[in-house]
Amino acid sequence: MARAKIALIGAGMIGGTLAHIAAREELGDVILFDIAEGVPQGKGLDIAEATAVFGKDVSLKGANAYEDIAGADVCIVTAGVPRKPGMSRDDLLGINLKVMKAVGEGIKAHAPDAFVICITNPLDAMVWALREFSGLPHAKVIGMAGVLDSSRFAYFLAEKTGVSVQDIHAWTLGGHGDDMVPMVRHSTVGGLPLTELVAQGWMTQEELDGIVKRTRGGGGEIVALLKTGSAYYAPAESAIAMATSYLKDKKRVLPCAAWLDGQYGQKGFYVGVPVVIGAGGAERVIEFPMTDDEKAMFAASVASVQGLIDACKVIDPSL
Ligand code: TXD
Repeated sequence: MARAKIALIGAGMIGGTLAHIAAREELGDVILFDIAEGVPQGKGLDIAEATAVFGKDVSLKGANAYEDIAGADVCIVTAGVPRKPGMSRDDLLGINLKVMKAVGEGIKAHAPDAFVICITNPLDAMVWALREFSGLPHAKVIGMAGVLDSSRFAYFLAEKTGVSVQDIHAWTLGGHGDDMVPMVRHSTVGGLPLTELVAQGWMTQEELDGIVKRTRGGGGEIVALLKTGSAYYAPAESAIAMATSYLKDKKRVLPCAAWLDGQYGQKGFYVGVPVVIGAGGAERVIEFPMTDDEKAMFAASVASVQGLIDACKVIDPSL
């Protein structure tokens, strides 16, 4: 059976990291696409040469023409500009929406059967626009944000409790914004819901609230430290987990920006929810029962996403 073909649309900090991880995991042959000439070719060649060190048989090539992504099984989209200190994710909308139009048209023309994972910010609006521009089935276009936000949540919980990250299940739902919804009741440490951890004195409510706050601000914390860009290792690992679940039909349940057509009482756009990812793409949205407080937080996050989508429609009336 031929190796899978993975097209990375955007060969910047996340794109290069995606290529490196995909090669080490022997996920498939990698095409790094970018408008910057030389960068995708240089990164592709550098990692290709590394395969002789880590002993995996995959090809990596750089490209500046969409023809080179032809037949890709997976496209991971990071094309656009990242945040700088003082910028919100939403500030990127005007620039990155135009990029999504070019990327969507390129995928429509050359890789219409791909599973498309969007990473570009502001994520929930960009994944929606990318699906509109590409015309692919909704189940084959998904956004990466919840796996990253939930991994930050899980890491902070592991740091606090001393429990292995392997035995922590943390969930964030809603948009990839500062009003994302870390789901305290559904997240567990060693099987114990976080509310029970507080009841048993493992941590105080204030400490848990602090972890929730740090999770919401996780992206901004790294932007402030790096100063010249945003996080890229954890975002790349997160997208690879999603791509792997698709390519290997693993049916993992992962928090992703998925198309809603009635779930959670919402329809017609993308927002972070638990999704079963298998060979059919986003195969099923799982609905967590929510308390009134959780519903209110989710609704506020959804409203932020709707605002971004409305802004997209003003900028590009074709949407
Ligand atoms: O959880 C999440 N979804 C977020 C997403 C986590 C972290 C970063 N988030 C966003 O990903 C970030 O705000 C950016 O919008 C993207 C990509 O972040 P990255 O750090 O990889 O940005 P870089 O290093 O600037 O890379 C972007 C590349 C760069 O090489 C540009 O030349 C290229 O995108 N680019 C394009 N490629 C193709 N086509 C077009 N039009 C284009 N424009 C720029």
